Amino acid sequence: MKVLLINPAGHESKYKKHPVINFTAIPLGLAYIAAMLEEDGHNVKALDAACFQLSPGESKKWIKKFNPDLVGIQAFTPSVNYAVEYADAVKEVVPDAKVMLGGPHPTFMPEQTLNYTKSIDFCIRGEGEYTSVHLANALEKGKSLKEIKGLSFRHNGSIYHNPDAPLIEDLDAIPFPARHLFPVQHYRFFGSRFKGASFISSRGCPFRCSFCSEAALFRHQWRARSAKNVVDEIEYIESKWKNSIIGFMDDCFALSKKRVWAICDEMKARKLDCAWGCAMRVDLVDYNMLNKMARHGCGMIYFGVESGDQHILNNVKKGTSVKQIQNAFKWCRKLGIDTIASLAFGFPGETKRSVMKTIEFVIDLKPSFVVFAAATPYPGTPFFEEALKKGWIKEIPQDWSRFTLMDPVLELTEISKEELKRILFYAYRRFHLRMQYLLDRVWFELRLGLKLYGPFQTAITVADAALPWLRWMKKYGVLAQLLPKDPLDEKEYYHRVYFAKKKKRRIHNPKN
Ligand code: B12
Ligand code: SF4
Repeated sequence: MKVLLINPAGHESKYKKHPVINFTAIPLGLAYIAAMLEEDGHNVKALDAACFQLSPGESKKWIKKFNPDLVGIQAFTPSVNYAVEYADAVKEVVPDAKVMLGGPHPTFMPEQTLNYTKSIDFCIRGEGEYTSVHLANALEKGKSLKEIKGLSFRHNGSIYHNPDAPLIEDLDAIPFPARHLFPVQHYRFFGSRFKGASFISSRGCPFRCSFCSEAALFRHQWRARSAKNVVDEIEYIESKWKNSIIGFMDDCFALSKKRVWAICDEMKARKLDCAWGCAMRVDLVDYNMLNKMARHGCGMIYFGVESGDQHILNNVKKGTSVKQIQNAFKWCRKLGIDTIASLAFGFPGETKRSVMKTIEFVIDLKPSFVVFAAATPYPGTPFFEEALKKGWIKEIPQDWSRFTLMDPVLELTEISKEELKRILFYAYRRFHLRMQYLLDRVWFELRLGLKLYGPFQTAITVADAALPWLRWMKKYGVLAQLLPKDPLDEKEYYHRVYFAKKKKRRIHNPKN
């Protein structure tokens, strides 16, 4: 059977070309499904419309040419409405093709997703590997769909939800993601010229942060690939696409220290000297562990900091402390590991004061990169239930395209959406428009460039990072492209208010 897998372009188009923070990555979920289908003998092609910013209209020619029997489209919450447009485009050019949607959004909202349009025939809930293979085979052989676990579908005007599929227990047993079907040379981390290869070495996470939908998707069960299987794939990537930075996108990479050691040792044994990074919780690291990781090529760690205010951390059940955050960043700095701090503003209990505190807190942490987001309640999470119950969102939305983490969507009492948007804008500028940031960034590009590409290419990467910075510095700040061209007259307002307050406090506090 001919199967086409589509990663839809969505809101990304608004910021895709942003030179400083642009981040593109292979859609690994689709790549895993592609590998399973290929292994089962199907003829699979992939269209990463997000990477090339192809609209549904622009994709039609491509879809028609391949003339697929089955089309799979990935749908996150912010991209589900775009995925619907691609489904309609498929049916326009290949009316007989069947269309399945999968990913976190169809998993938690299968009924709504199927009801968007008749062009969507199936929703695959949860992990899609086995369910899509079973579906493709059943369609090919004209078999009943009732036995296919994890499938929701329309039949005789009604919607049926088959029982959930079990989680894949042995991740070593599934093939490596079919990277060869995707435009691997085009994926870049943080607007850098370095090739980024996303990688998943484990799935799930036992923690219960109230806003996290991925941990819910994998039912909070952590399953890991063996060190050997992980390093086999790294070796394969290195042999095929030299000098890629391996980015472990696992929810909880370091839950088992033993496994992290085993991966490091296996890489050393095979003399694999590649640069890699991962995401970690601040409470799962210690100095010795970071030291060993640094010595084995780990150059970058992403920490879900979320907030610099302990009350907020407690409210979202993060289970970490401000002290642990400070220690993790301090140790990484000492060991020369670059860091990404990810924060969200507007969680329950947030005030303007706590946000400003968090912004200054993160600057003091001295991370190499930051991601500031608007707290966004995704379906399937306790945060979503709370937001509905407390009226922070009035009803279940039909249009999810603003759930991008960049647009505030909650009606909070303490901070209005408009204020939160302004604060986000401010936070990005406050962080990036510092000479220290430029120096750190240039140093980052130099170090990595010289290690991976040699002096000539490095000079280009450094210029590539510094020039847009200077240009945007001159203008408004790096987020200027992301937000409407509102001149934001009060652009220094929050900054001034904060420092004026700080100064006043100092004057009034005799201890200072
Ligand atoms: C790498 C990554 C990215 C990459 C690549 C995204 C991609 N297309 O895969 C980039 C940087 C581009 C990205 C962008 C964004 N991301 Co992102 N990203 C991730 C991350 C860290 C890893 C994804 C991954 O590879 N997982 C591993 C694979 C195996 O799991 P999976 O993707 O869930 O796929 C399985 C199932 O979901 C299902 N499945 C998935 N797709 C499909 C499609 C079909 C047809 C079928 C049948 C099944 C199926 O089967 C797969 C295999 O079992 C996840 C968090 C996480 N740990 O998963 C967040 C995550 C997916 N991202 C998220 C978000 C919010 C975003 C952004 C909005 C962020 C932003 N502000 O820009 C954008 C939106 C992009 C878009 N098009 O809408 C959220 C999505 C929440 C939600 N409920 O939708 C997540 C869960 C993180 C979070 N905050 O909770 N992201
Ligand atoms: S630690 Fe990360 S992956 Fe785990 S529940 Fe919290 S946010 Fe989700």
